[in-house]
Amino acid sequence: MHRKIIHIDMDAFYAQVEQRDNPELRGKPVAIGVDGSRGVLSTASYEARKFGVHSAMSSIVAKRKCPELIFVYPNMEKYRSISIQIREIFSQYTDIIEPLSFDEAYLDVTENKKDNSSATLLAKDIKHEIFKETGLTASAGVSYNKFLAKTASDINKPNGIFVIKPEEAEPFLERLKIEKFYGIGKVSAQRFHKMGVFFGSDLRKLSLNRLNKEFGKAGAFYYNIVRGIDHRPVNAHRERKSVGGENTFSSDLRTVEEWIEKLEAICNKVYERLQRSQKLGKTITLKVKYSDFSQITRSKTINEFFISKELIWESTLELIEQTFEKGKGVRLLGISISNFLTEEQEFIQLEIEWPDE
Ligand code: TTP
Ligand code: MG
Repeated sequence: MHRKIIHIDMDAFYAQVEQRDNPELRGKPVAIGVDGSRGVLSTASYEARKFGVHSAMSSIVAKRKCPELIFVYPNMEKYRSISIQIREIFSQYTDIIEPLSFDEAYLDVTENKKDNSSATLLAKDIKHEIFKETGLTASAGVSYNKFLAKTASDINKPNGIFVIKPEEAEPFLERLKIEKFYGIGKVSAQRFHKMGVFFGSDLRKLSLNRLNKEFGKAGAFYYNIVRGIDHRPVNAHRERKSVGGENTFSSDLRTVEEWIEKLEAICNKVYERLQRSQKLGKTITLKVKYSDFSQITRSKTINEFFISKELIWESTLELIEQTFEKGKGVRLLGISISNFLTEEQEFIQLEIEWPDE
């Protein structure tokens, strides 16, 4: 039996919220972000998108493309509370909900609280309910797995719905432009274009072997998605937020040499745990508890991932340098890695490989 998965994604989320709350912004090109030389847009209203303005574009480029663009400063608290509102609506349908961000989630409605066997009707219902409760539109994708539901929700945006039935998946994917596949970003799309691959039907002709040679681990991902294969369950459970290790000492540490000795052992342990969990984290945190039981933490975020002992140790040394104070007794030291790639991000970024040891 096929599963029934719905992907819901709010339209131009932050921008739509601001247009809802300020009638003067309605029907106009609106950007969420700071109008400055270093500003980057969070998102843009659909009116602005007609000019080629989009998320992650620099404010300068956006203004060049659309001189009458109106900038609005983001109000994260407001978006967060709307996010809670829509999650409450989802939970009236199923408990198997996997939020991907403030404005989107997967829902497994194979079995659901409305006892309705039509996922399409349920998706329409959810859209109505969201609009009734929040005055905001969302788009929905309906299919039998997460990849197809997510790809589908983009097809009729904004305020759209698109359904891919099991027997429709393969013909749909064959006709789909390569850059429309969820998980194929700009860079990979360009590589595909250079190989003469423009549509799903072109991708479909490439063997797993060829894809592996060309794209490494991502090859299998491409091989599967063009066949509509994605067995991942909708994961309603919170993931672990950090992996770490700490040590409490029987006598207080006083010298930097002692810190280094203890932290080296802790870092080795953290690395082992991290490798076992296969988590990709960008942030490292040093925790220090002093003999008077006061505690501080110092963090550092890097642009890559902590996938080697050397990276962890390098950053730990920096944190030690920033933190160590002569003469202060220390009873506990700890290191943790956090800011992980989500399962979802890992699904579409399989290029990252752990070094063998
Ligand atoms: P998205 O769902 O990617 O975009 P969107 O809702 O604005 O537009 P769409 O209709 O295409 O779904 O992201 C949701 C919100 O997350 C978005 O409103 C702003 C924020 N965001 C950023 O802050 N930076 C980004 O680069 C992206 C993509 C989104
Ligand atoms: Mg959205």
